Amino acid sequence: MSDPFVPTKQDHFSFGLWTVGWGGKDLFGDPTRAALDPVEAVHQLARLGAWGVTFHDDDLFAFGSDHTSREAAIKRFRAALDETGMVVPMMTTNLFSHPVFKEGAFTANDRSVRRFALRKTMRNLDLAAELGATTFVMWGGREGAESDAAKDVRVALDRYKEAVDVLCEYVRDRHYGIRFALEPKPNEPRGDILLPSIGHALAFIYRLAYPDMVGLNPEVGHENMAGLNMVHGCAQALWAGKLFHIDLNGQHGPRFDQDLRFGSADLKGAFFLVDLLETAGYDGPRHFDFKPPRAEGTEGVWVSAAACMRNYLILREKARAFRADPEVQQAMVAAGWPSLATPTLGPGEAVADLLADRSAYEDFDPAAAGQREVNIEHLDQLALEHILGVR
Ligand SMILES: [Mn+2]
Repeated sequence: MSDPFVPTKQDHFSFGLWTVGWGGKDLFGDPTRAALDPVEAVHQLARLGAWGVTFHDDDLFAFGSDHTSREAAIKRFRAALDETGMVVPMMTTNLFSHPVFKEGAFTANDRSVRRFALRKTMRNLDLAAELGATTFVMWGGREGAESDAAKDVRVALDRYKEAVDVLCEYVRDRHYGIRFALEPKPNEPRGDILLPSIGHALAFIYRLAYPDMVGLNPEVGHENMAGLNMVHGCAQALWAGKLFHIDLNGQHGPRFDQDLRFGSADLKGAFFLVDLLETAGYDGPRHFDFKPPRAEGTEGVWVSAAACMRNYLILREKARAFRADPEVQQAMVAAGWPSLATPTLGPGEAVADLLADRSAYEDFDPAAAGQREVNIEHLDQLALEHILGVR
């Protein structure tokens, strides 16, 4: 029997160059692995069954590269894409590594830094359009502060909005087929980062000049770092039509950003996330933003990357089996799924009709309703048993 969990390009799995390319340098230690050539990354990821590769400008050519070396790096990279059939569905800008961005990029107190950040991003948007990317992620890793004395956050949000508006105008003027995806994160590297959660970012989008051009790129670990439920956050983003892209990985609750391989932490959360993406009509890339642990050597990097995709496919099969299980379907009915899907007011019912309905209030028995069974534990246990492989 052939292995059903081998990824194909139809699965739309993509990886950042910075994920498999991470050399293991952290806050306390030097790199443990040699630098990975982006061309090698493209070939290895294609061999494993990935469909796309994503990157920050600085992942491909060093910050401040002159025109010749930048063009040479792009040419080699393009050749690797052509040889493997890999695509670039998303690109993003590094506005966090260089010391110039130490106090922010689009929201730095220094106006010249903000102008430089816009120009760096515009240059990268030209490349994104050239390579056919349709999503441009904005992770504002340095947009924030360690102290509430650092800046007036309301004014910083004015500058953030200004930056996104200017970049949207740029994309419109050039007729690029690109949408922006904001990536929320509560902290790290800054003490507090602006737009810290899916909800904050959604609210921000509706104050923009071109809200239709801007959506979200939520990351599992970032929401979990904030103690939030990624499934609920993504469901709300989908509900708002704003789930433009997603960063899949693993995280053990609120602590430093772990970027574990997808499925290796909070297995139940991963199961319900895959179930959501597969049933809610999400048609964007399944993008992995993880870091192979620095204790691993070169081989371990590819084991870790392959496992991200394999775990997604296993969970996808388990989610399908869960939905197809007759006992699960019965349990969903018993738990009130169809009832929730029924509007609270009847067809054509007005507020006056609700007020006139004695059964809704005067004759309603809250004590009896308080004693009803909700039947959710049974349904949840069925999900767990599908995950555990005993159903
Ligand atoms: Mn992360």
